[in-house]
Amino acid sequence: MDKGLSEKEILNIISEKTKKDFTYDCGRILSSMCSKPHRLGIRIYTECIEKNMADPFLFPSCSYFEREVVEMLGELLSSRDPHGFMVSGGTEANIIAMWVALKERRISNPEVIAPKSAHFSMDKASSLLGFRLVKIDLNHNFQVDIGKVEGAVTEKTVALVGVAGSTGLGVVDPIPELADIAMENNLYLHVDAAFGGLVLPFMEELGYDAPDFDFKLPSVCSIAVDPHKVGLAPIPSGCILFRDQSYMEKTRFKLSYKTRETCFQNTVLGTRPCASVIATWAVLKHLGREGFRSIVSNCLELTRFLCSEMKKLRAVKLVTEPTMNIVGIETDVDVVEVAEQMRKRGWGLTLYDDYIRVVLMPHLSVETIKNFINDLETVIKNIERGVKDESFGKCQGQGRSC
Ligand code: 0PR
Repeated sequence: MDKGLSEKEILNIISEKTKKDFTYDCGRILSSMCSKPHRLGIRIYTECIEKNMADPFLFPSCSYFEREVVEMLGELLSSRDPHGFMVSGGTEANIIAMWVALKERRISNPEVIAPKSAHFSMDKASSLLGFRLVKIDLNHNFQVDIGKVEGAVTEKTVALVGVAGSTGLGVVDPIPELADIAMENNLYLHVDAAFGGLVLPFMEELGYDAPDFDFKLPSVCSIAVDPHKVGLAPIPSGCILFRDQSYMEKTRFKLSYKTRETCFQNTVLGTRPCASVIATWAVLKHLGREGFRSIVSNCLELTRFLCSEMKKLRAVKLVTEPTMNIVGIETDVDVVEVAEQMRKRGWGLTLYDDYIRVVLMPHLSVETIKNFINDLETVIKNIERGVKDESFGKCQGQGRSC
C-alpha cells in the first residue's frame, strides 16, 4: 500500500468492522469477567499512552505508580510488606509465579499440583516452563479434593496452586488446607485470585462469608490478582504479588544499558504499558475501599436476584450455589442450543464446560437480568416445543446501537 487512507476512510472501516462487537454500555454482556473501565481510568490511560515501563530513564514515574499499586493490592490481600509487579493479566502472573517456584527448587522433571478447575494459563505455564501439571479432581463443591492433593505430592512436587474464584463458577479452593500441605512438605503455594482478589476482601468487609485465601495464611507465597476484572482498570492490568522480596529476585534480568544505577526487569514482557498501571493507580485511589465495597455489594445483590429468579424457573438449575458473583446455569434442554438462541437474541453469553456462565459485573442491572430471564424462559419453551425462534437475527449488531 503506497498511498495511505484518509482518516475518514480509516474511521469508516473501523466503524463497519466493529459493528457487531458488543460494548459493555449495551448492558447485554453476561459472559465477561471484565467490564467497562472506570471513566477516570480511561482518561488517564489515554493521557499516559506513550509511557513505557521498560524505560525507567525516560519515564521515572512508572516505578512509583507500580510500587504504589503493588502496595495497595498487597495491603488489601493482608500483606504487611508487599512485593510484586504489574503485569498484563492473570496469565502472565501465573506464568511468573510458576517460573519463581521452579527457580526456588531446582530439580529435574518438576511437577506442579493444581485443581482441574485451574485456568488454562497453567497449561501454558507448564508448556513454556517444562513442568508436569498434575491436575486434581474436584469434590462435590467444585473445590480441589484435598485428600487427592495430599496423595499426589511426590519428591518431584515443587508447587501447589489453589484458585480463589474459579473461571467457571467463582469457587474458592480450601486454601488453608492447601497451605497446611505446603507447609508440611515445604512447597511453594501460589493462589490464583485473578478474579476473586478484588471481590473476596470486600465480601468480608460487607459481612458475607468469605473464605481465607490470602497472605494471612503464612505459607501462601504468591497471589495473582487482576485489576482489569472487577477492578475496573483498563486492559492490560494484572498483578503478581509475593510474600517475600527474595522471590522477586528469581526472575531478575539486568537491563543492558550503561547507567550509574543498575536497572532490572522481572516480568515476561519487555516494553510494557505504563498507561494501564497509572490508570489502575488512579481508579484504586479514587474509589477507595468504600467505592469497591459498593461495587462488590451491587454485584452480589444482582447475583442473589438472578439466583432467586432462576430457582423459580422450570427446566433450569444452578450448577452450585455461587460463592461470589459468578453463576453457572444448567438447562434440561440442549444447553448449546439455548446459548446459541440467546446469542441470536443479542445476549453476550458463552458456555463454560456444559453450563452457561453468567458473571454479574458492574455494567449489569436488575432490568437487564429480568430481560435475560424472560428471554431464557422463551428460548427454552421454544426449544421444548420445536418452535423456530422468530426473533432470529433481530438483535445482531447490537453492540453500538443499544
Ligand atoms: N486465572 C483465572 C482464575 C481467570 O479466570 C483468568 C481469566 C486468568 C487467570 C487469566 O487472566 P487473563 O485473561 O487476564 O490473562 N479468565 C477469563 C476467562 O477465561 C478471561 C476473560 C475475561 C475472557 C473476559 C473473556 C472475557 O470477556 O473467562
